[in-house]
Amino acid sequence: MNQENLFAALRAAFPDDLDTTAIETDQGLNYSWRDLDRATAMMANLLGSMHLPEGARIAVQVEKSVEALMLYLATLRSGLVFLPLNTAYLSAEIEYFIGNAQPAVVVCSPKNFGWVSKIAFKAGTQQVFTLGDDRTGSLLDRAAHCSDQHFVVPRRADDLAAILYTSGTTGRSKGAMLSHGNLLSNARTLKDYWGWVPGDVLLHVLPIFHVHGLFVAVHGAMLNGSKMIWMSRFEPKQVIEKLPSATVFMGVPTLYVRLLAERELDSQVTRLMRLFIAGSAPLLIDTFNEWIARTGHTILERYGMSETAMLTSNPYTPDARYGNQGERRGGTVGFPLPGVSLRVQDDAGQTLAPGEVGGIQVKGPNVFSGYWQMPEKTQEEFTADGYFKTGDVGTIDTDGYVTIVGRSKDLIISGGYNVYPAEIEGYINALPGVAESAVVGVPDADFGEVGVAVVIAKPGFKLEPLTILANLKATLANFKVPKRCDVVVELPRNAMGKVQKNVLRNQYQSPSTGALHAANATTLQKK
Ligand code: MCA
Ligand code: AMP
Repeated sequence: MNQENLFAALRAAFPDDLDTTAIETDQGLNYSWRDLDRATAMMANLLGSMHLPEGARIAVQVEKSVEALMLYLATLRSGLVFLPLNTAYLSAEIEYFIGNAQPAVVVCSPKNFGWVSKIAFKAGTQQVFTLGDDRTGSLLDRAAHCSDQHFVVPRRADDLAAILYTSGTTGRSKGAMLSHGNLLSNARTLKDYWGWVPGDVLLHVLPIFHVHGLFVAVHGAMLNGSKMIWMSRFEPKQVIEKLPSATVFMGVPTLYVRLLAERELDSQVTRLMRLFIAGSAPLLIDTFNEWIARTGHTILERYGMSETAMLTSNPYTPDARYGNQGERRGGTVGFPLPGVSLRVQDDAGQTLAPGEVGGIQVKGPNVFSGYWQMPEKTQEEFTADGYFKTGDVGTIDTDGYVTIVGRSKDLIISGGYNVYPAEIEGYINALPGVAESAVVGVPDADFGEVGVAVVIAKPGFKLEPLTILANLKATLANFKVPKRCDVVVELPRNAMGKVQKNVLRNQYQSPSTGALHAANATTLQKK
């Protein structure tokens, strides 16, 4: 079998001198390339000793740490399938993912072992390990007894490397299946397109359970043999302190907004930076312009999805050698990446001319093969000629720049995290006394967009917004809880009786107007 394991490609990019620093942490720890090689070998040997079947899933919900990254790399190395889970998920959410993915191994934070292991063993998981963010836990204890020599398990390009849960266009979360080839082709394309050079240092501040922090950032640095400065969480002041030692930074728009709020951010602090990259949510043109004014750097905005990794990017340079035709243009997500075919179609399946607005569809070596155990859903999301329907609405201008103008999927993107109104509405509707609810996204200066819940009580019931929010908070990951809840007497509907979410969105554009329009409403805003 040809060796197309993604880990093999990352390992091949390690520098010759394995004793140089690969990762420097905010805790003052230094990990060499040799440490990465040895520790991933030991963890891979531990996983190998379990004799798991090909395609077995390793589900991981742990705090960000270098050891958590090593676990990802070790899973690749052993040819198994990595399934990262947001640390904010609570038991009902974890129960769904574990029940659906049927992982052979689950790795959780030591503090969650009690409830996570109960869920996992009930679902048939063979082994539950723990991994703390302070180099503790049974995973490391057990791996410490394993050999530090390991041959990378051969994988073909279309073998599964990771499953990322996402709700796609509708309904409950679905596992997007990404292969070694999907991830490696995208990583190689981005390495060239973004002009990674020897000596680059990545300041890594994002969580490592999503495409942005785990794939785009980590693969980018590792494929270039570049050092990472590793922050366990995003702290604007710490970022500013570390910027003079870095050359590349990647963040969701909220991170840029929060950095701009720091007085110390200026062109002096960013003088050695080569590239600032933004994505996962729309970057406001004001943020784009303010960043130029404050730092002299033009943020490069790109666009992607869990199902596809990166699809488009603004140019790194206007240099034709990179296939680029122009400057980084604020408000756009740039050009389709080399190898990605992107078109805009109307509902009738006609490809639209430049400037016309329609559904964005994509094809390329980075596009996933389908949703885990959902062949019908997968089929629905692809066109007959093999394009994936992104659910994003956009346009391509005559210069070739892609602009996203909206989404046909009912989705809120808050601080770079996806929130599915249908999921939140489901939980609200199940609460006693609730007749119906609608959750909509409204603009927010910090998170870009936040959720607002508008709820109707059953006759004879009095609902308290505070109680509704408290109930949601006890059940759902905190970022999904709407920032505001109103109890109203009726929802706006069209002639077919369907709730008009666009009308609600307009009503709740700003907190004060929302209350004004929601007659007889009781309101609560979360701070
Ligand atoms: C935290 N809170 C949020 C969010 N994050 N509310 C809405 N949206 C959020 N994103 C709430 C918490 O519930 C809590 O409320 C309060 O804010 C403070 O929580 P804390 O954990 O302290 O927040 P934070 O540390 O300040 O986190 C904000 C953050 C974080 C740094 C912006 O959300 C973040 O790291 N976002 C990046 C997400 C990301 O990597 N996305 C990439 C997806 P309370 O106290 O009331 O509970 S990959 C992707 O989208 C595609 C493929 C792509 O193109 O990249
Ligand atoms: P996810 O399901 O987390 O992979 O989120 C993917 C979605 O994030 C895309 O379908 C877009 O709606 C959105 N997205 C990612 N990058 C951008 C961007 N630069 N501008 C606007 N939306 C984006």
